[in-house]
Amino acid sequence: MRQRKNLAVLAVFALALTACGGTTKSSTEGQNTAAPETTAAKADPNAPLKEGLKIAYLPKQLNNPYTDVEVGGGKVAVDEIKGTYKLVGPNDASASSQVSYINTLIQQQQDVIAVAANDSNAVCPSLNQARKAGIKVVTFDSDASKACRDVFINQATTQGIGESLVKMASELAGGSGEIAVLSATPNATNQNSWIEVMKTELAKPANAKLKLVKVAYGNDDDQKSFTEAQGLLQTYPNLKVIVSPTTVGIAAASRYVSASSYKGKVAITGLGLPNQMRKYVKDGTVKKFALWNPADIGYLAAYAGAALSSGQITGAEGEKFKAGKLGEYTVGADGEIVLGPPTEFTPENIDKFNF
Ligand code: RAM
Repeated sequence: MRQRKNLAVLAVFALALTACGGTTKSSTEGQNTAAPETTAAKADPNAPLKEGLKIAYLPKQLNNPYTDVEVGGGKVAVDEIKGTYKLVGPNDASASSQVSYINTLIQQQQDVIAVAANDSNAVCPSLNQARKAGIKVVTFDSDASKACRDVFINQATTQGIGESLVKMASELAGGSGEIAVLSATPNATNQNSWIEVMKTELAKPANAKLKLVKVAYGNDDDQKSFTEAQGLLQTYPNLKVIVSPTTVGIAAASRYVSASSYKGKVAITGLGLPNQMRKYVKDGTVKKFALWNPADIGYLAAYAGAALSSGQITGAEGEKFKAGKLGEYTVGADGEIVLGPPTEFTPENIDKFNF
């Protein structure tokens, strides 16, 4: 169901499966922003992986160390499959910042756009135009609406991430007291879905003594996140834990707390890059946090895009494809492909990780 091929492509379906990359695109047919016509295309798991695919990455923002690791993994995979790698993107993660980039990628006739959406809907009209033009759309890290992408590479299950954030907060708070969330932008699909799970978890009797006092937004901007962390600590003197489900937020909050009188009194946890967090773990500011390897997300996105472009998968549940060194993956419900479980980092294991 997720697969949407335009009719012209379907007419030459048999040919297209064996054709070289880039031959399956038609012009963008006006400004129609609706989802492309759907026709149940059939996946051919044995179709050869096309070479020469043009695979473009459009992350949430460029000036974020997390992005660098993510797209670094993407480049490795694109090289492995002998494609052409491209990276474009805004410097801020605001809602509408990605649209003009998508339009340019359509004009350039990319084969695959791999995008981490800053807003689930703002990117939709352009992404559907891309799909009408035969470009496969893979979201990764932060999903767009299901109606405008073929598959979504989720870093771990949304449920699992939300649960592990609450579990770490509860352990650090000793099971009771005030906690606050320092998130990314208010529109971020990924952070918002994790926070939803957190709220459901916090509503359970086991967490009745934990109180979420505030969700603040640092917009994945280092300075704004730093100021928001400071504000939380001043406004809520009984705060026990700041949970920051963003690598930018957790690093900024840790930097603030490590040099303040709150160090050792208020815990910081959430999702962070081991290389950015190492010094705060070593100086005792941070006792535990979690993440996956962002490089693997970028890597998996390239293989998923290539599998779509080559006709090995259409994005329907149950389809399987091979993702190089990561092995075989299966498309889940709603076109979701889950990378794997997150890793929890502590003083004991942090030195084993280098990203
Ligand atoms: C930030 C971004 C990204 C998120 C990570 C955990 O770098 O918000 O989207 O997945 O944190």
